[in-house]
Amino acid sequence: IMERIKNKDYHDKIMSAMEAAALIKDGMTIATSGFTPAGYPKAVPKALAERIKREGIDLKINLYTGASVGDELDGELARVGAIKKRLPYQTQSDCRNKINCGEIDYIDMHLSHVSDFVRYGFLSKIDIAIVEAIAITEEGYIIPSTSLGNTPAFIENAELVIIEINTRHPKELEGIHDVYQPLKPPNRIPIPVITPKDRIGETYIKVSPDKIKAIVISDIPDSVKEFPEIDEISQRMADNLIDFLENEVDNKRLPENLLPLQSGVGAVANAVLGGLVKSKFSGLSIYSEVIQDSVLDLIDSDKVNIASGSSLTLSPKGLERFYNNIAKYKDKIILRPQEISNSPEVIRRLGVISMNTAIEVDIYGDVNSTNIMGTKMMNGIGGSGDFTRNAYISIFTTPSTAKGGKISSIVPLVSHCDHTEHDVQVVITEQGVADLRGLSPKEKAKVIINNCAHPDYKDALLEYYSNEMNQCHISHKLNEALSWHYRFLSTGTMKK
Ligand code: 0RQ
Repeated sequence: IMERIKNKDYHDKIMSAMEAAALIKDGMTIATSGFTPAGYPKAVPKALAERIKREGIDLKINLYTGASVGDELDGELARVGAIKKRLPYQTQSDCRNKINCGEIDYIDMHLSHVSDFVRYGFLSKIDIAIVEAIAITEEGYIIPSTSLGNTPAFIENAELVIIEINTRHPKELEGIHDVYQPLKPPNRIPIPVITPKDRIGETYIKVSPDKIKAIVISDIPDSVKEFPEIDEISQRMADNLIDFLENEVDNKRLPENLLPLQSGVGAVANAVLGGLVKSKFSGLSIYSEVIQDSVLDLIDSDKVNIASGSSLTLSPKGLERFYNNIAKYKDKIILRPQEISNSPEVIRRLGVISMNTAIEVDIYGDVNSTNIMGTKMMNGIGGSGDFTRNAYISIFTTPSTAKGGKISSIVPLVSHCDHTEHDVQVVITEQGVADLRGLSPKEKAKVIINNCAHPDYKDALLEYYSNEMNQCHISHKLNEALSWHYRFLSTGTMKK
């Protein structure tokens, strides 16, 4: 272990997870490493939950992270009632349930905003940053693990820092990170990322040594789940997406090797990106936030030359594959802070093609990515807004129905809006593609219903958008607009 902590002054800071957890007091704001769910601290939060259970104490913290984190952090702390406020993104079921019953206050934020909000003093002061690392250099700098997230800004703005050195990750991961922190306005200068492969910072995070109060050794793995097999619906969405991109190339609106690609989280996003492996495209690049298993497939098949993101969201099998070929992948993958991976400035400059998943889309192209039936938080907006608004082409995919056909994902009016019709350019379901660019809302409605809705719901949508409605610009029958959701909640199906 001493090989991993090269600075000898730090050796007497090594302590048990339980001793480090004792530094955390009621009412504190704790900010951690971790991004969807990679590179988050595990031993200290587990020890904290154990202490709360054992001592029966009432201890609540505000918990800030990069994005979603695993059960050892969100799950353990949610179950013992230790989270008062949570931001900016989560996917853990116990945490989600407590958000939905009002026990946890949740701030669902654009991921690119978080570091700036911390830097500008818009959020409560960070008492302790807990960060997972693979090593500490001779100079006392921190080498992060499988993600970068908000870690540099959290460390810089925290009173104290606890480091979890995770020996599960090989030391060879060093060099994959590119740490760059923008200055505060009015002194901010352009972020010098001109192509996805540009390295603009350092491979470590600088920290003032007296901030580091504890170093804990752990070997708990990240808890990224295996992806389900790609099903027929996902395959058809992937095929439709690839047809759309080929058509863009044929029409000279995209170069032959496309433009940098961003792909969201989840099974659908993984399948859609995986579909590119079998496509005719090559020389591709990725400028995204999560690097999922499908990116390794794209690198292995020589389709992708460079993948830039904020985390290695690899399944256990994917991570094993990565570690077995680390030299090869390290050449082609860069991990950046999320304010850089998701920077609107960089996304707009590079011309990123964004591909995110919708929960539901309405007939004008507004997208709900977060709240089921308008009231139950699923995960959060994550980085989908950072990319969508600034993309060269913004695409949303969704199966045309959910819950075995009882829900239409194309609805008269979204029950919650994350991405407005102004931002959403292309909608893709397994039924087809709605290219909304250059269309008025009246034109959009027809294309979305005809190309994307499931046949079981098409007539009802056309009936809703019938000629009797005053089709001026955006028209709604206000007494019917959310009746589909209401019908599902009261009868178990959106079908009449
Ligand atoms: O629920 O698990 O209870 O069956 O939503 O849906 O189809 O499995 O799709 O895993 O790809 O997730 C939008 C949630 C999709 C995700 C969302 C129900 C469905 C299922 C999941 P069950 P699927 P996925 C980059 C970008 C926002 C953040 C984002 C997400 C569950 O992609 O969180 O884009 N996106 N970040 O049954 C009721 C509908 C439904 C529905 C789906 N219309 N009505 N339930 N479901 N559609 C990453 C980061 O930001 C870090």
